[in-house]
This record gives sequence, structure tokens and C-alpha cells, in this order.
Amino acid sequence: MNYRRIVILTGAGVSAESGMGTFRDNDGIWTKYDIEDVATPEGFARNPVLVHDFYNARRRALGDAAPNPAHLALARLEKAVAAAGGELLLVTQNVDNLHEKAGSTNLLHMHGELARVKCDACGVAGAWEGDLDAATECWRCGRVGALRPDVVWFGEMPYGMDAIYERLSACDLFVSIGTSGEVYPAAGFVMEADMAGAHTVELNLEPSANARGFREGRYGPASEVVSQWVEDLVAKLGS
Ligand code: BJW
Repeated sequence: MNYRRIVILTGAGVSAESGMGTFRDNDGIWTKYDIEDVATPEGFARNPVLVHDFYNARRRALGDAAPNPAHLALARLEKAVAAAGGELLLVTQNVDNLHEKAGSTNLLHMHGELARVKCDACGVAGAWEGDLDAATECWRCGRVGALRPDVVWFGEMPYGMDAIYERLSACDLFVSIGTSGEVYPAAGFVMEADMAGAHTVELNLEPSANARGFREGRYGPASEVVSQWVEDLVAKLGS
């Protein structure tokens, strides 16, 4: 099958073997922190120090993290699809930068990025490498304490939704990798792709909450399953 318009969604599972924590697994981030405290605008308003500490630690961890074979395989696939005249959009829910480090370029961070901050007062957003705290001044408007991580919390609108739905409505292959299928709107993408007539594939450690919505599933660690699936697909491209 010669797929030409591919959309791939990734979640925390694709970065698990690079040492970035997942959220809902047994030892996941949500077993140590309350979602309401660190992943909602209300939690940030209540206790900005806690939220800054949480994201500062995760931003620091980015420096040591390296892409694993799954990230590298997806970057390889993007190039192979382009060389065969097609297009691959990689939509990640992850706020790490491992897809970029692996070489993916047609990439959309729907839940934002750890390495960016935005100002709640004036709306400016930009790259940020160091720590952030409640005394940090906005570089544009000068307000103290209004800068926050440029990530999408519960109740906030994810980034790039128009572009994502446009691609989903026209895709012929949709692949979901390493995501639990618990968080919307990402968990609903498979239905959009299915309605567009796309083949749908889930690659995960184990079947996700919406595994039954996919036409095909392959299960095991991303470093193995994704690499093998990419190899199989690249062999068929152009045939
Ligand atoms: C491996 C592996 C290995 C492990 N190899 N695999 C009631 C019903 C429906 C929806 C709602 C509702 N009430 C509220 C909502 C909406 C809400 C929502 O979905 N809530 C649910 C909890 C019910 N969603 C929102 O509020 C979103 N906004 C929104 O809906 O706006 C309105 C809108 C309307 C219409 C259209 C569009 C928008 C915003 C959601 C924001 C999520 N933010 C977070 C934090 C980001 C910043 C940060 O990182 O701190 O995003 S929460 C967290 O969950 C993070 C992740 O991106 C997201 C998804 O998690 P993910 O990636 O799936 O990780 P896990 O841990 O859940 O799963 C890991 C998977 O990997 C597992 O399956 C493992 O098996 C697997 N795995 N090791 C392969 N080695």
C-alpha cells in the first residue's frame, strides 16, 4: 500500500526509553503529583512555586535526554515518505524536544514545549532554557510573575487544532504511538482519521484505552515496535 498523506500522533511512551517519565503508568508522573496542582491554570494561580519547580526539573532533564530508536525511525520515515512524494505530519503530545533532536521537521507540539515560556499578561512567547520562578520578569512587558511554561494544561486549547483536523480529514494512514488514549482531543483523532477512510494503527507497550478504534495494533517497547513498523513501511513505499 502506497500511503501518501500520513499523520502520526505520539505520546509519552515514545520517550519512555529515553528516560522521560510517562504520566499514567504505575510509576508515572501523576502518581507523584496531583494533576489539579501542576497541570491546570487554577493550580498555577494557587501555587506558582510548586508548578515552576515541577517544570524546572523536567526542563533540566531535557539536557541529558537523547532520542531513542523510535524517535530516530520516525525521522527516517519522514524523509522516506517525502522522497516517495508523500507527506508525513508528526503531531506530538510530548513537551520534550526528542523528535527535533532525532531530525523530525514536520512536527507540531500540540501540548506545547518545555523549552518555551509565555507571558499571561502580554501574551509574548519564546524559547527558554533555564529555570523560571515567580520573580522572573517578562522580557517584553516587564510584569513580574506572569511568565509560565508554554505547555497546555487541562481546560486549555491545544495548539494547531485547525491544521491537525485538516490533515486528519485528508489522511490515508494514521498511527498512534505510546499514548494511553485518555486525554482529549488527541484520543479522538483515530475516529477522525477513520471517518476519512484512513488505515489506523496503534503502536504501544500494551493496548490503550481506545485500542478497539484501530484497525491494526502492534505491541511492545517503542524502540522495537516502531523501528520494525517503520522498516516494514519504508520497504513498501513507492511499491
Ligand atoms: C509505552 C512505553 C514504551 C509506556 N513503549 N509505549 C470529559 C470527557 C472528555 C474530555 C474531557 C472531559 N473532561 C475534560 C475533558 C477535556 C480534557 C481531557 O481530556 N480530560 C480527560 C482526563 C478526561 N482535555 C483538555 O482539557 C484538553 N483541552 C481541551 O479539551 O480543550 C477543548 C477542546 C475542545 C475541542 C477541540 C479541541 C479542544 C487539554 C489537555 C492538556 C493535557 N496536558 C498534559 C500536560 C502537558 C504539560 C506537561 O507535560 O506537563 O499533557 S496532561 C498529560 O497527558 C500530557 C500528555 O501529553 C497527555 C497524554 O498523556 P500520554 O502521552 O498519553 O501519556 P500516558 O502516561 O497517559 O500514557 C503513556 C502510554 O505509553 C501508555 O499507553 C503506556 O502503555 C505507553 N508506554 N512505556 C511504548 N517503552
